[in-house]
Amino acid sequence: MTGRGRFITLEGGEGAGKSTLLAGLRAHLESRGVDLLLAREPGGTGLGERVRGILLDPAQRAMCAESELLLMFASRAQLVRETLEPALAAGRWVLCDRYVDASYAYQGGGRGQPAERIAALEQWACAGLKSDLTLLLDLPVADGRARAAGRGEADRIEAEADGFFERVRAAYRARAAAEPQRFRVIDAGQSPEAVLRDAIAATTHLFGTAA
Ligand code: Z5A
Repeated sequence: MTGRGRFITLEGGEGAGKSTLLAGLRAHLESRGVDLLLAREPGGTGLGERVRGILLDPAQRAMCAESELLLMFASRAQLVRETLEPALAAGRWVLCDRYVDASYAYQGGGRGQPAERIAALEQWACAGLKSDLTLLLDLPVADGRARAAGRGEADRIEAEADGFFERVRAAYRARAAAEPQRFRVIDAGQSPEAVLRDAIAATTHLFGTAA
């Protein structure tokens, strides 16, 4: 495969199955000859991983919504420039566990930060980089939280109440409805095999298209 790579992002609430899907999708894409780079947000670079540590630290209870939003975008700005853009320009595909849609869902829907503010940060920090395909793993909040339970101490964001995650889910679904050509919504309540099958089907159009 030649030309610019493809950028696929995975989104969803806590416990929706992104990590599980990532492993299966990686195996599938590599079996088709894709030179694949895995990334995650927040994090994915040396700087970003340190920012992630701060963002998820349960001791950072005093973090205000504005700081949280800016830190998410600080991590993202670094990832775009240091990792994502060079890889895509070199023809590699990128599979990223969360990207900018998560900020609209969590900091916008969850924390109530205005969408216009997030859009302004996106324009600045992401330098025009949008995903070619975003797979939204959609699952009722209670089901995701039940899956994630028992993993030890909740991080700072996982410790939020159910209402927060209901707003996150609603914001994700609204974004998917507004951009149906970029999003594929996958029923994450299915078996892992069925989720992977749907995800693979959603990627087929990325092969052979001119980027
Ligand atoms: N965040 C933000 O606020 N703003 C932003 O801009 C960004 C992120 C980028 C870190 O994300 C936090 O940062 C996250 C959003 C916020 N906070 N929260 N909540 P993360 O992606 O690193 O963490 P996470 O969302 O909490 O991921 P997770 O809980 O690890 O979920 P997952 O990766 O989607 O799930 P999983 O580990 O694949 O599966 C969970 C369990 O369910 C596991 O036992 C699996 O074996 C099981 N599983 C998976 N799939 C299935 C199916 N299909 N059926 C049954 N069981 C399943």
